[in-house]
Amino acid sequence: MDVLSTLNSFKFERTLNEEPEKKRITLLGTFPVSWSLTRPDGTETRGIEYTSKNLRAIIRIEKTAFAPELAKLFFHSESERPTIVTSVKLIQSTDIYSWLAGWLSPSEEHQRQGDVKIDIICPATDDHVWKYSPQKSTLVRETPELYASVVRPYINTFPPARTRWVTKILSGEAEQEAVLFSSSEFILLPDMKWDLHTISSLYLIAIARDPAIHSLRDLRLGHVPLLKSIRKEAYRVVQEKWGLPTGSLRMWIHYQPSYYHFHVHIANAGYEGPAFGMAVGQAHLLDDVISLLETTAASGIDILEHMTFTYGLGEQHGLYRPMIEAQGS
Ligand code: M7G
Repeated sequence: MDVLSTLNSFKFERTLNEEPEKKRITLLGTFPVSWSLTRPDGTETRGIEYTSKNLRAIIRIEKTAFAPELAKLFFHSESERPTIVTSVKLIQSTDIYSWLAGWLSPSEEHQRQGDVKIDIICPATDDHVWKYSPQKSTLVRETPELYASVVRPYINTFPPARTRWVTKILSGEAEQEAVLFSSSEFILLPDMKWDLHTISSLYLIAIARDPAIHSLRDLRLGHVPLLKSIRKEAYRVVQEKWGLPTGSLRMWIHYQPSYYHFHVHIANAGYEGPAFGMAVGQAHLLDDVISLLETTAASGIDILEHMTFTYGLGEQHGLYRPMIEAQGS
């Protein structure tokens, strides 16, 4: 029997494990007793027959990495060679950002989420180029003094165009059909990292309406009702829409974030993909932040204003040089 026919005789029983971050799925099922595979040299491998029943089998399927030599062939306008991506569907588009589902073969009907997710930034700034370039990361310790002398001035010079996508969402110009909850305080919608289909990698974003909250550093006791409302509404929405129970979400805040308009990351707690930016130092659990603000309230200290934050900075980050120099002085 050829290998494909053998595989087609697999009887699926259930999914043992879903690992969207590894692009891998593990299936449990059975092969008929006559199970065998033909090796490249023509010899046959056979399942050991313990019983006359079907043979229990585990199959792990993992998407392979893209071969670097294919990089030029994903899309092209001149060559006659077939492209790797054969069809695409726009998921969403806001300002300079667009994200699409792409199919590598004409099998659209099998897979609502596509074979690949394609993110486009156009026109991309220098900041985008460094953000997506591999680079060495160095830990820096941001004291309240360094925040005042280095980080705050950096945030103040941030071009408003960088957060135009946020303004467009908040003003109702973009992604309105995707909005899951909206109040006078914040808006909740799918994050562009999500394919909108895979529940185990569900990813939402809550964006505060108040542009004065630039980051975690600006949070005060008075913001606790906002933070608690984000937590509550996120749970309500995912329960109603996707049946996910309390405890199924991880909510966190990045420091430093890429965009200095306050937002909370909300993802399926089971998903720990590296792309989600959960490095110790960068990600701060929303629950912990609420607790910190409440616990220190009695002392009258605005704790986040007074803390020293330690985080990694890539050497191409706009804060890298000024922070390293300021720390050395
Ligand atoms: P961040 O912590 O500032 O930076 O998070 P990060 O990108 O390094 O995590 C910003 C979040 O906003 C990220 O999770 C992005 O995927 C998400 N995001 C960025 N843009 C440009 C958009 C957009 O246009 N629409 C939506 N829905 N999400 C976006």
